[in-house]
Parts: sequence; C-alpha cells; structure tokens
Amino acid sequence: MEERKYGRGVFLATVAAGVSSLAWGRSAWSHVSSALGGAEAFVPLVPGGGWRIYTVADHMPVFDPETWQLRVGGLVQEPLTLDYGALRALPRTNQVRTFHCVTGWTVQDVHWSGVHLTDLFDRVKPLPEAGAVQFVSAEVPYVDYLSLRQASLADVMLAYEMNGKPLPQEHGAPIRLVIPEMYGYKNVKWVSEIRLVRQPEDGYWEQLGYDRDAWVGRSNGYSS
Ligand SMILES: Nc1nc2c(c(=O)[nH]1)N[C@H]1C(S)=C(S)[C@@H](COP(=O)(O)O)O[C@H]1N2
Ligand SMILES: [Mo]
Repeated sequence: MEERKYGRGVFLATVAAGVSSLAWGRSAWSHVSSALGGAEAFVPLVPGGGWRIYTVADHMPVFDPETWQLRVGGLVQEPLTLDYGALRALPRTNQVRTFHCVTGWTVQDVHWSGVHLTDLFDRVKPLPEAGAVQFVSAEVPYVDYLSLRQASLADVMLAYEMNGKPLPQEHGAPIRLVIPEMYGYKNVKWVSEIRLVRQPEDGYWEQLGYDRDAWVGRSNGYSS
C-alpha cells in the first residue's frame, strides 16, 4: 500500500540509484526497469496512491504554523518574509496534473493549490541581473534551481494543498515547489527560502548526474 518508509534506507537507495545511473549511463535504467517488468508494475492501484516518499536527511522537517516563515530574497529590490497566514492570503491558484519521478513512477491527477511564483516575484521585484531562482529546503542539504524564465511559467506554483487538504508533512509541509513539466526532483519539498541569483547551479540530484533542465520526456530521465 502507500509507502511510508523514509530516512536512511531511502537515502541510501536513492543515492545508489543516482550513482549507478552516473556509472552505467542511461541504458542501465531501461535495463533495470524492463528486468523488473516495467516501472508501472511498482505503482499500487490505490486511489491517490503510488507516491514514494523521498527524503535525503534522517528526519523530516516539522511544520509549526506559529513560527514558520518563508524568506524571499537575494537579487531583489524588496526582500520579503511571509508567515503562514500571509502566504495563504496571497492569490490562490489550482491545477490537476500528473507527477513524474525520474525513476519511472507517476501519480495521475494530483490536485494542487497554492500560489504562483510570479505573484511573489511581482512583490519582491527581481533585479535585472537575477537570472535564476534557488529553492532551499528545510531538509538540509536538499536544494534546487530554476531559471527565472522556467520559474515564471504559468503552471509553476508553491503548493500548500494537495488533493484538497493541507500538504502533508511527508509531501513537504507546508509548501513544496510544483513544476509539472519537470521530473519530481525539481519539485523541492519543505521550501524554506527562495533566493534570486544570477544563474542556475546544480541541485541535489543534478550533482548526481541528472539534467538541470528536467523536462519530462526530454531530459536524461526514464522516457528519453
Ligand atoms: N526536500 C526534498 N525534496 C524532494 C526530494 C527529497 O528527497 N527531499 N525528493 C524529490 C524527488 S526525486 C521526488 S520524485 C519527489 C517525491 O515526492 P514525494 O516524496 O512527495 O512523493 O520529491 C522531490 N523533492
Ligand atoms: Mo524522483
């Protein structure tokens, strides 16, 4: 049923997967998944199921609505700190999308609600030299980047609700990045800070060999 395992076991398994894909190249992935009968065989037929909970640290960040803050800063004219109430007061946006992990599992029809990144950018006013956005997770050392252009796509959001309920802890409470056109590893959970920077750098999984531009089906993921 729904997998709840997390922590060191998953960390070691995911690091091994990243390292093996580096060492063997992408053909290793298709070989492994066909040997196991195809990635779809892993996905349990449970409504809303199919998620694997991924972490890189040995415990998940704990969300306290009283003390939580999101910092938006870096190369901006007006740095901003939002508490949870202020975040929820921003204009709300909704979408229903399929989620794709680069290792081959997908979850269809995920309902997300949250805020457009462009609404945050309008408030902080990026400086002309800002060309990228760094997303820092409270789960150290997970981090990732998008170009400012990618982050400004109409369907990119900071999601605070999933399937009609506040985002659960294991999915990144209180907010995660959602960029449906890219593989899961770009969808940073437990986002605690957003920094405008000059240019993209390698995030956690990119340092292990995955593409920075993680377009589903058009990067070094499972379907390319
Ligand atoms: N902080 C953090 N964010 C993360 C990850 C992680 O390990 N830590 N894993 C990424 C990967 S590879 C995927 S596929 C998705 C999985 O989302 P889920 O854990 O909500 O199923 O989260 C992404 N965001
Ligand atoms: Mo993933």
